[in-house]
Amino acid sequence: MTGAGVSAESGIPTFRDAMEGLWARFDPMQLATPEAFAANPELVTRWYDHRRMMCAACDPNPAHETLTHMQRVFTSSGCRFTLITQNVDRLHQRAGSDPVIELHGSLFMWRCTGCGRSTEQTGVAFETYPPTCEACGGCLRPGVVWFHEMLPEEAIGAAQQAAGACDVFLSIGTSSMVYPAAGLVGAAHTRGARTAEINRDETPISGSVDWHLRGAAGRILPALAESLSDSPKDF
Ligand code: BV8
Ligand code: ZN
Repeated sequence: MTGAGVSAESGIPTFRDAMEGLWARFDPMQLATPEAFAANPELVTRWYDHRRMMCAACDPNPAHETLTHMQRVFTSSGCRFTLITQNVDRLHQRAGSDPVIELHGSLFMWRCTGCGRSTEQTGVAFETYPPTCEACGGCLRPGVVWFHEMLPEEAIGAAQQAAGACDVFLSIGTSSMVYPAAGLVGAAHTRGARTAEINRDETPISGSVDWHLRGAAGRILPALAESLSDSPKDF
């Protein structure tokens, strides 16, 4: 399971890093809520569209590329490999990972609050904020999961099923503070899986995983994959 730390080396600020420039004075925790959107749809949609354009201008880094490689090696060897992400930047998909379980949605999917129509936004920035639905004129919102919103049932169900059935669980580049995503490592542990964390810093799970690999995901993951002999069963 990955968090914002795997995209840090692509140049995307992590969720809890202060956003630089005009967004520095806002707290992401305050903007990523339905209440903020209801109170100021222009500000919130401008922030999300700014993030969408920033992510579109960044590229996957060796952390994303290594996870794509591992998914291919494990899958072709008949092993199950499930990539779960909390990230909304689509960099795993752009590195070639498929499927990807997106627990918190994506910056590139927008949904009409009037008719519910979902559209993929991969082009230029919106011209007006809040953007409006071509079909009904309703106000569009980003297709991400805000705090106090339920996660997509299919995504969290598949993630919990995979965590509860795995032999090895890697928690990569996440502060392990946002639930229910942060609870997945516990489901793996309960199942008897070996658990490892790759993080630049300590997190609330660092003391309870089997291995805490301290450092940048873009450096540790390629080294880890190197150590993966041809048969991932040794992993
Ligand atoms: C919900 C989308 C039911 C929007 C995000 C217990 C059970 C269930 C719910 C809760 C619970 N306790 C509390 C809750 C409520 C809440 C929650 O968890 N609150 C927290 C703050 C305590 N959860 C929810 O609201 C969830 N909904 O449970 O619904 C419900 C309904 C009503 C009431 C209660 C429950 C919805 C959560 C989803 C919120 N949406 N994102 C957007 O992106 O704008 S979450 C947001 O945080 C991002 O998605 C982000 O991915 C996620 C987690 O953050 P991280 O990815 O970990 O990023 P962060 O910056 O924190 O950390 C980066 C890490 O990387 C750091 O450790 C850093 O050291 C490291 N790092 C940096 N560089 C590198 C690196 N590591 C390696 N290499 C590097 N180079
Ligand atoms: Zn509409």
